[in-house]
Amino acid sequence: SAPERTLVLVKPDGVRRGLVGEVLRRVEAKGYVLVALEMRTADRDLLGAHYTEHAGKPFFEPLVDFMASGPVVAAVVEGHRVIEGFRSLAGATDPTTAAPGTLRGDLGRDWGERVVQNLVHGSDSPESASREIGLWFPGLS
Ligand code: YYY
Ligand code: MG
Repeated sequence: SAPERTLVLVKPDGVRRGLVGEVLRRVEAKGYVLVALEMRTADRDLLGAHYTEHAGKPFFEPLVDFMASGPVVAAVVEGHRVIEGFRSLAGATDPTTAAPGTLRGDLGRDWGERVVQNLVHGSDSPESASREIGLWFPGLS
């Protein structure tokens, strides 16, 4: 079967802290392939669409504010079962309890902010991956 693709974001905290290389290093060390890569500051329309499943939740507005607070690195990453595989590399949403060995567990910090600043995003299903890749990389075939 064709290799799967996922959308990975290094969030503004990861870019500010100089962890872009570390995130991409772990992705490539695992054997996944970068097929698109871009740094940009996302606008609120894109972020609202990206996080549409969370619209109306108490953390939605702080999340969009945080994600718009600086540049992110967006990547399309390819590999067998990469959606599940990158979620495993990333670790649990909460950096305090994310397992050591994961990006969020090793590198994430809990600042006690209104929104969890956890370094990375990874799509959570094939449907999310296809939708998110279309939003961030509309020209990608
Ligand atoms: O997919 P993942 O990033 O692990 O978590 P989601 O439940 O999709 O939430 C998206 C994003 O929102 C999360 O990475 C941090 C933030 N967030 C939060 O600040 N507080 C929560 N209770 C849940 C999520
Ligand atoms: Mg999610």
